[in-house]
Amino acid sequence: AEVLLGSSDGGLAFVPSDLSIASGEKITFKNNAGFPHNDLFDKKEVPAGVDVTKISMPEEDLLNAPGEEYSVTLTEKGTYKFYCAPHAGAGMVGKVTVN
Ligand SMILES: [Cu+2]
Repeated sequence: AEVLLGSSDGGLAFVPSDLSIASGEKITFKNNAGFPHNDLFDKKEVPAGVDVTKISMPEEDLLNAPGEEYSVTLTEKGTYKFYCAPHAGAGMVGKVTVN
């Protein structure tokens, strides 16, 4: 699955912001517009036992260049919420369901 960081019309959003994947499927977050962005999972909004530091980007890192990307593979079934630290206040948040 691929999630774009920033909408093509310049919106501060993940596109799509709500997606479903299969367990073990890779998600690639790819810089599109309005960067820098990053992708952090919310430690209170992931399945029990999941360590968000192992699935999030390093907190101090940002994707600065066009097309720059970050990939993660999720295996534990359930719902995960994620956000872009620079833009969470502007509503740049998303959700992925692993089936
Ligand atoms: Cu952002």
